[in-house]
Amino acid sequence: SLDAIDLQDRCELSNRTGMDSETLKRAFLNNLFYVQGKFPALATTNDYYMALAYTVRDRLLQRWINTAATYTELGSRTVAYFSAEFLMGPHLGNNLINLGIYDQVEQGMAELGLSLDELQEEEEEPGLGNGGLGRLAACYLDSLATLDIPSLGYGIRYEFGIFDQDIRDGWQVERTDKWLSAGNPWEIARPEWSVEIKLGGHTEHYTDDHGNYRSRWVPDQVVKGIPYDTPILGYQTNTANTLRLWTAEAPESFDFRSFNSGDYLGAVYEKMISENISKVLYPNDDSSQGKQLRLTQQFFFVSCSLQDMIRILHGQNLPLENFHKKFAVQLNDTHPAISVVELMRLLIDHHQMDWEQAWTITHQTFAYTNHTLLPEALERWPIELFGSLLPRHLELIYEINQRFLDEVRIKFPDDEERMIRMSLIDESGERYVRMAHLACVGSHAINGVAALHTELLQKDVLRDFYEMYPHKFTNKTNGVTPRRFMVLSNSQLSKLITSKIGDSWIKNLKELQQLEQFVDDAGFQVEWRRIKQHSKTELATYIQNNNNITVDPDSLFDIQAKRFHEYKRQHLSLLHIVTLYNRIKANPDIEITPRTFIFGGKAAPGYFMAKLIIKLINSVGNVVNRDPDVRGRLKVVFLKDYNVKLAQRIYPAADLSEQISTAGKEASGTGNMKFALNGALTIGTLDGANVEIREEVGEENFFLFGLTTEEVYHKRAHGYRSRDYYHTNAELKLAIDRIASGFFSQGDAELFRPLVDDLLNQDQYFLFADYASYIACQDQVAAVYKDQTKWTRMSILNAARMGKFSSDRSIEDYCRDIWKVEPVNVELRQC
Ligand code: GL2
Repeated sequence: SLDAIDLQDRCELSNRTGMDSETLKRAFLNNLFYVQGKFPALATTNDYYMALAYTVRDRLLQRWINTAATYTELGSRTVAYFSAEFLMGPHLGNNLINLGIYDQVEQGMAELGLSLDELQEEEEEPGLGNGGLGRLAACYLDSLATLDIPSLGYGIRYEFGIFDQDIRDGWQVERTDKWLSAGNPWEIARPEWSVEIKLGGHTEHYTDDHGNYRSRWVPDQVVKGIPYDTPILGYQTNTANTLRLWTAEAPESFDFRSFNSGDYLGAVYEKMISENISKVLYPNDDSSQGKQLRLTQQFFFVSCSLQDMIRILHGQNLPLENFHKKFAVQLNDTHPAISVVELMRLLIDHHQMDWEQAWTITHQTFAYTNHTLLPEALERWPIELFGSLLPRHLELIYEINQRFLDEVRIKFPDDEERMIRMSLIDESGERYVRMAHLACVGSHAINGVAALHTELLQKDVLRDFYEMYPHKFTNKTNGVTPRRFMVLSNSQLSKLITSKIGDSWIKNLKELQQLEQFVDDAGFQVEWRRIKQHSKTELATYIQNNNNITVDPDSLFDIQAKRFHEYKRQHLSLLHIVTLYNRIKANPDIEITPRTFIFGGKAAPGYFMAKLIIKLINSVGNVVNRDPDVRGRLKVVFLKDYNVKLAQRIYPAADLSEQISTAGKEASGTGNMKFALNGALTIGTLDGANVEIREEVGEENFFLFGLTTEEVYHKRAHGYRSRDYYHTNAELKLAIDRIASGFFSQGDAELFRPLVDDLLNQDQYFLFADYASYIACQDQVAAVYKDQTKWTRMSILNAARMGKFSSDRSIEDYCRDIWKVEPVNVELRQC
């Protein structure tokens, strides 16, 4: 029988776990033959990539199975990270790093005449997120596994992730992202754990056999959720946690119903409608679109996940009353906030729990992270829409609200205004369900993502909730994983660092501080600069190949890479470019520090102004890059299709990182951390995590400019008039006039008018107010760059002082303060 075969023998026989170069090569060739069905002579690059991916996956599986077995045996307390987005990036390289076999595999492939870089390039990245919020979730999974914390990521397996961006005639054009079309070797479908989801219909109320008043939901649609699991291996540990993403399908029973009545096409139509739920990621970053399909997606993945967790609980013979002891659920923004109500419904309607107990469990289960201060991102759903999709949940929300408002009334008597402000229902016009309020009421902990952001939440956006529940609030400053964003993406710098201070910084980023002892070591400085130069040269080659623009790796690489948003102010950087250009035109022999301005990022497809800013960058580039007067001193490059893969090329090559949002608008930012970790200096405002980055690296190593949050508030309150700045600053006026005149748009003075008019008449993000300070600061940047020794010193200190911004530190903070969860050691026992 199977049992009779010693498991370890089976592993060794099949060569599926060995990590030495020879075993890996043999396993790779086996997979090419048995999985891809190819001889090397006929194999494509994709065949080779797949064969390697399966070779790596086999090594993951062993750890994954042991991890699951350990957690099940121990009944370990587990973190469930609920997120509508997981922007994972390519898996292959990261798994090689975390398994500790990157160099062996690179060498093994080379011996077979293959380039590991090329094979990694072949992987279609799973772009199941928009930007920072989704990437944060991915960094957190990496840290959870690295720190041996039992955890599950729960989300949606979108068939189409974030769109691919093309640039045509300077405009953004969106193409669908077919990330699954070549197959996904990293996931395993688990149809045996499918669950059913209800939608629509109505509710019924009845008295049960024990005389209790009960409710039930009679849906008019049922959808099946199928889990697909991806192993998330930690760095140099046996822990491999699970990312469980749900795909929607029509349940077979429904097909049959229509099929039996002869309505075959109706049955297929129903299937199609069901599958739409997990079809596509909404491409909006930091703003909400009140579409029914979006609410359906949120409810779909949340209900699937909670049902799955109840199954796990039962599988471990734990009572439902222990749900909150077994699981800590983190709500990544309000997208999964409907969980609060869905768990109440499952406990009360399905498991006959009484309200008080269900509420205690629910509220001790959930914690909520807020990721934005922007009003347009605060989710609210029209009551009508909400009630038609989730009628039972609406009833439960009314009940939660009533009990909550009773509490408010007791704590703040005779304060009707406060009750209106805090209600879960917005009744000021059309009625809405306020998801942030629901998340605050239904969670035992609430956090912002940077110190300033949390402070502003408490003072402003969630002030009433802070006054009501001050004990719930804490700050959890974001972090990024040094495995992907240093070890994998900047291997030369990582190796230099390791040669000086050993490799424990990779798991304990604070140790980078030891680099400070080499800051004035001339040999170290030379090496540091050489590596930066190398990364810049590689990016220059990429730019040559993709944009057909020649850039000088000796010039200052000034980079802004992030989603396009007016509040992030890519157009402030543009005003700087136009200003430098104007200075050259006025005085062609002027001394200017040569710079290459590099932009990358996507705009939401429906965000006109953001798309116009992309067009303006390309238009200015077209003029500046070709003007002989400029003589190569300025170059403007827009890199299309910014994603995780491209980000990994960009961070190592940056000299200057642009973090120039209007103060009080960027909750945290995480790109700012990745750039600085890779030795870029930051030019930035006192916004989001910039504040803490500056604190860590020292003000003398950070280029600060611009208004503070208070100054912005004050100006707004006292009637800000951007036009006054335009009239009093000659360089600003000239820059704006040039854009308005059609100079960059072949004489078309209409093209950029919406942007120019907005800046002159509104400028709600205070570009004009910050312009002079920004330009002065950039002049200082240019001056310091000329002193390469000074610059290198600042660069080393920036990297050396980034320890705080490891996602390991963030996760430790969450574990200690919110989740109350401990590491679990996994030993390899079986394969
Ligand atoms: C964001 C914030 O805008 C960003 O500043 C923050 O770093 C990330 C992660 O906390 O969250 N909020 C948001 O809605 N998106 C973000 O990137 N999309």
